[in-house]
Amino acid sequence: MAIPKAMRLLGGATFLVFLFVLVTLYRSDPTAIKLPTAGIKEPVKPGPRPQGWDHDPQLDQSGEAPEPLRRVSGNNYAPDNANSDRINATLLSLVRNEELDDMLQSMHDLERTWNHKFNYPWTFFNDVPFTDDFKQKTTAATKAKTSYHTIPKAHWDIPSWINKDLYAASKKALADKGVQYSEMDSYHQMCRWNSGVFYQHEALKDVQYYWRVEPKVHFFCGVDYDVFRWMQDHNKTYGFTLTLLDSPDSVRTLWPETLKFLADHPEHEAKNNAKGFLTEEKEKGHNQITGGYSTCHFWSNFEIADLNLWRSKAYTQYFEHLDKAGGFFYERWGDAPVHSVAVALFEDKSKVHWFRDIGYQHIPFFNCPNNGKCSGCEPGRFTDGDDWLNSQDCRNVWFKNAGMD
Ligand SMILES: Nc1nc2c(ncn2[C@@H]2O[C@H](COP(=O)(O)OP(=O)(O)OP(=O)(O)O)[C@@H](O)[C@H]2O)c(=O)[nH]1
Ligand SMILES: [Mg+2]
Repeated sequence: MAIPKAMRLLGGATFLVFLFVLVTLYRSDPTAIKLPTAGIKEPVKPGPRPQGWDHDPQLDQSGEAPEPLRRVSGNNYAPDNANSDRINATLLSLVRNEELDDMLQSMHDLERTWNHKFNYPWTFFNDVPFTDDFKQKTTAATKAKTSYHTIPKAHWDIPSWINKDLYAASKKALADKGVQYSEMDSYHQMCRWNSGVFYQHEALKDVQYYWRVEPKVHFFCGVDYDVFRWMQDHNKTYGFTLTLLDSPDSVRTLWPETLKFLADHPEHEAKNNAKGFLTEEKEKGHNQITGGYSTCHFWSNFEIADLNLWRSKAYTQYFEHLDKAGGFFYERWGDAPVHSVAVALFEDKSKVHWFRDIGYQHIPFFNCPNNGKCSGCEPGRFTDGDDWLNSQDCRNVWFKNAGMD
């Protein structure tokens, strides 16, 4: 049967288009296709470094934390060893069911670099029950024990003393000023829970140390010692990797409220505190907006800490004061500035430790040491985001006020 001329023309045209697409694909530069990576392929951008630094200290060769270091020997850290050398500590995650894949990513990294050796348990929290799928897949991602807990409503709900109208108006005002997440109730609730409620959960009542792990973070470096034991042996109560500035509008009255609290409770201020870390102006104008707080804080999505710090009289009273003042809702006080202000004021600064050897990324910032045990991150890279983000780094203020230990 003869094919009509129009059909033959159409067939020819289709073939030519197909040929064109094939040739274009073949000739295109494969690097032009941007694959999702941890953002670690490009060279370090110098960026505006913190004042007083000629280079990032993570460019310098460094090693493990100082001895004593507790290591794996025989089965002393085996997952089912009832008399193991593990201390009373847990990996801790607040996470949503929808973040399962991102949580697995964080778990794989931390298990690969550290926990497959030490087998500390994972404790998961959620404001709604975890799904079976979440439980099964996260349990399969570790040899260590896992447990899953729903947060009681009384711990998560917006407290009764919060004025709903004022809260609604404040959310709108903060959003107009561009304060990120300020309109999300769940974000305010999460910040309050992480600040002063999580350790009141029944599941943590006998636990002393925790390592906070968020979904979608990366760990880059092999760590061969028991980090929790190190905290205990070295009399440390708070460990961090990164410090940053915050949006001053999110914490306008945090410092004034803190000063009120200190006026009533001068006994809580540690003799050897790190107040300068909180008050030394880092970005022009911040301290004016906040009444004196630089907004510099430990970036608390990574936190290794002693729960007794939060259970102390000083912090219990401080959190209660802040909670009643309402700034978790009328502003957007984050758990990072709240924990940081408390640690820098109430704790002896020698008890705070910079974990320079734990390679870490929470988008868009890195802690990446130059120690030969790391892969996948570039020593000295602070961010893979826009250049201006380098100016949010305030590690130098901590080092200046408290040193690098
Ligand atoms: N279950 C539960 N977890 C939450 C909720 N909101 C936040 N989280 C968890 O709390 C942690 C912090 O929340 P994020 O949304 O990552 O906050 P963030 O780190 O300031 O913001 P990003 O920079 O976007 O990551 C993460 O571990 C989240 O999974 C919530 O409503 N329910
Ligand atoms: Mg996060």
